[in-house]
Amino acid sequence: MMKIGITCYPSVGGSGIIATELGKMLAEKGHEIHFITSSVPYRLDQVYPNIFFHEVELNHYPVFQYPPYDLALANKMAEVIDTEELDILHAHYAMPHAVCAILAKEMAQRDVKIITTLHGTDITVLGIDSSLKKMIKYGIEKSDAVTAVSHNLVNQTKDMLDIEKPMHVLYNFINENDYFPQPNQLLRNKYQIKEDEKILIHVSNFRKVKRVQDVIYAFEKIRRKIPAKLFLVGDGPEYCEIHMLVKKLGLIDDVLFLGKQKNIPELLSISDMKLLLSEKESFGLVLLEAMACGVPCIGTNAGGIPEVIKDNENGYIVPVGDIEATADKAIELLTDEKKWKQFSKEAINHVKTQFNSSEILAGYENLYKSAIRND
Ligand code: GMT
Repeated sequence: MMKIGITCYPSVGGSGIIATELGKMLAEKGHEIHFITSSVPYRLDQVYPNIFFHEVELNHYPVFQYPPYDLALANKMAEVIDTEELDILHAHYAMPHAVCAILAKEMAQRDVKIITTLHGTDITVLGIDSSLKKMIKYGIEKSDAVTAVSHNLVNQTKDMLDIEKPMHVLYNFINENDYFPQPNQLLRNKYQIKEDEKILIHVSNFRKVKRVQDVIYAFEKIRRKIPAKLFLVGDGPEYCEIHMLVKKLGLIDDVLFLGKQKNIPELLSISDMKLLLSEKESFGLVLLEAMACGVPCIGTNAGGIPEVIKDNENGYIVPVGDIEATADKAIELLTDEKKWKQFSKEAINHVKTQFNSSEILAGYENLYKSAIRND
């Protein structure tokens, strides 16, 4: 059994969810898990005797214009490495977490192994900023092992940062105990969804890269042909813009802004289709969550999305910005019950076989073990 430290962004977001679910599954297998984060991870909703939480506390000294979070994190990591005798420190994100982990290793007395998982934003968004490139490359190259959540992300990382270090693809996964079809007529009634109406859903942090406006334009076309409602789940910087667009297009009664929600599997289970039309997306965990609940998805040909959706088998891939194609595919599937059922079944099956959490967990465990053995 290993002693494993995990650092991630603990708030809502795919990387935090993956890091927390991974910690929970590792704990269930008997490993000792130490989360080192700024607050208790959002999905850590239960007590586990072998999961510990170490809070990174910030001191607001008047001499510092900004409190040095990254240094406080590195210091906390070094403390936990020594006091808890960690074997592994798993950093989710190269910037800043892997860099902090490397500094912590320098400070600590123990030879901890650093595993870094790349989730995308650090490479595809931050990596573009040349002032950060050197540091991100350093974080990756100095890690004992590196994983990425899609093949596309590995290729982009190699191209953008000129990295030769091998990177292992370990896909994202969902917690099968939470994500499965849960039909709920009562919930449909609560949202006053009419019998003949279809529900489309989009879940994101409403950042520009998510192109939520494309979702609205596509929905407007879909709704002209079939009775439908759109659930917008989440919140973020583009919220006002999106709200204005919905008003301008006269869709205010048909687009429901649900804000941040905890009961995602329930909302997905009453939905008929999920739209994720991002221009950058290393994986798209929200797609996997939808598919596990039997919801066919339409996603763009961006980043790792085509590694998640099987075009024309369990959903559709459309070019980024192609609203016409999105609407056409959605209308086609939503008006063909037989095909929809087939896609829904395929989606559930695809998640079970290609993104099986036990197999992915074993991949991480093997990587930890070989890093400890130094091979
Ligand atoms: O998509 C976001 O803005 C959040 C970000 C995160 O830190 O959780 O998501 C990234 O990591 C997820 C988990 O691996 C992936 O599913 C998302 O595709 C990835 N986002 C981007 O690449 C933009």
